[in-house]
Amino acid sequence: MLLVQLLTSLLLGASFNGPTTINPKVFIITMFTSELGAWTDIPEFNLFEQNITVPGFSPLFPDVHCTGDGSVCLLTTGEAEINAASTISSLLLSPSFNLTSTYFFITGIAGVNPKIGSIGDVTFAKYAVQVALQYEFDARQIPADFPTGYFPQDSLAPGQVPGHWYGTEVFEVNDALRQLAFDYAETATLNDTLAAQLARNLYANSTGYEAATQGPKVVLCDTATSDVYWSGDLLGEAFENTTQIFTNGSSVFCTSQQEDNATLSALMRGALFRLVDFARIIVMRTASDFDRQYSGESPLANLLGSHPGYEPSVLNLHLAGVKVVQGIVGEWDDKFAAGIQPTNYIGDVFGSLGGEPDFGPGSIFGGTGAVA
Ligand SMILES: *[C@@H]1O[C@H](CO)[C@@H](O)[C@H](O)[C@H]1NC(C)=O
Ligand SMILES: *[C@@H]1O[C@H](CO)[C@@H](O)[C@H](O)[C@H]1NC(C)=O
Ligand SMILES: *[C@@H]1O[C@H](CO)[C@@H](O)[C@H](O)[C@H]1NC(C)=O
Ligand SMILES: *[C@@H]1O[C@H](CO)[C@@H](O)[C@H](O)[C@H]1NC(C)=O
Ligand SMILES: *[C@@H]1O[C@H](CO)[C@@H](O)[C@H](O)[C@H]1NC(C)=O
Ligand SMILES: *[C@@H]1O[C@H](CO)[C@@H](O)[C@H](O)[C@H]1NC(C)=O
Ligand SMILES: *[C@H]1O[C@H](CO)[C@@H](O)[C@H](O)[C@H]1NC(C)=O
Repeated sequence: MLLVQLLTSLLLGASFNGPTTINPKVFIITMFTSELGAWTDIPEFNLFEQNITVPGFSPLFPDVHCTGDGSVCLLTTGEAEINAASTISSLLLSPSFNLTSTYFFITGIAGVNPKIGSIGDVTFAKYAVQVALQYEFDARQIPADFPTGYFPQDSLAPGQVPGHWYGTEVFEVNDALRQLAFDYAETATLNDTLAAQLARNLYANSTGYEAATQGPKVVLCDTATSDVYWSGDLLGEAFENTTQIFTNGSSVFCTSQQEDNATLSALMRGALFRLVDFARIIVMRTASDFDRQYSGESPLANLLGSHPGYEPSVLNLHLAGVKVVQGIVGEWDDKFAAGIQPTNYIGDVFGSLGGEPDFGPGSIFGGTGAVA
């Protein structure tokens, strides 16, 4: 019997049922070096007690890092949508992990809409919208009656509903879990700096941007994904409109980043085959810079100027995020092991996981989902 076990473990190595399979309670997802750095040398736990190389990860960030007991792990996807999707897909297919009861916690920095929030803020999204998945003209060739160069695919003009969806345009995550994460994050004392306060004050004279002048806070608002790193009030307004159209008016667009819909898309494909639970995803983005200029500033200066929100946004990833991680691990047996039942629709515009989306043209799977 002992020999059989020994042979089995040698043969299977790190296979799914093998002795080295890790069942994380929380998996922190970061996108680049600074976000990874936010979780290095922290007092609460050491994520570098185990390093697991996963085939398919970015050559810049080849390893998953975990605590010694495997309860908390972290990966870094690499930046933008292609890196995010391929890294998460590789994780889901790795035999080193059993992720069926894992909470996935996206923790990254982002641009922020000054109508909704400010630099240093910590945001939790219900909707992630892929705003740049559209037709586009160069600014010099935009038709005279178009307010922006972007308009939905298989439509005739901005403001119209897309006639054709790729399926990754919108993801909706568990709102009940989002509320719990918000409550944990609110117990944190957030970082702020004088330089960030001075940058906020520049928005004081800009009509409609009152939220930009207020110090770091925790906010419930949604996130937009685009590979293109954009700046300015015209694209800001165009993408507010896009998120409204794609979510039937339900989303509150506050942060912009380059990965989340890709990460969510890969997680959703895993959820279809029960590799992960799509009800166990938290999307947290802290605000590092304004997505558009204040009155009197140019969009170019907004993009290329110093970004004093960067320092508090990176620090707040850990300060707020660790409360969420500790909350989930600490209340695992009482609350989180069994899962937090969603009360909203979760998934994509196709209804792939079952149920009827509360945005878009309706489930293409008749409400039953893609996999019976
Ligand atoms: C994965 O872990 C869950 C508990 O979290 C367990 O029920 C399941 O059997 C495990 N799957 C495999 C294939 O070991
Ligand atoms: C894991 O990798 C980090 C560097 O990324 C290193 O500092 C640490 O010592 C490694 N841990 C182990 C157990 O090898
Ligand atoms: C924020 O972090 C910076 C850098 O560590 C520090 O100098 C500053 O005192 C912190 N501010 C607050 C309010 O904690
Ligand atoms: C805001 O307006 C006041 C009064 O006109 C002016 O003194 C101040 O310099 C303006 N601030 C900014 C950041 O433009
Ligand atoms: C956003 O939508 C509003 C209402 O349809 C429209 O008036 C405005 O021009 C649009 N803005 C952009 C930049 O597309
Ligand atoms: C979303 O809006 C579109 C266009 O008005 C409509 O066809 C669709 O039925 C709406 N979806 C939901 C879920 O209300
Ligand atoms: C992207 O994901 C967000 C959820 O984080 C969702 O609200 C949004 O609708 C998604 N966008 C697209 C285009 O899939």
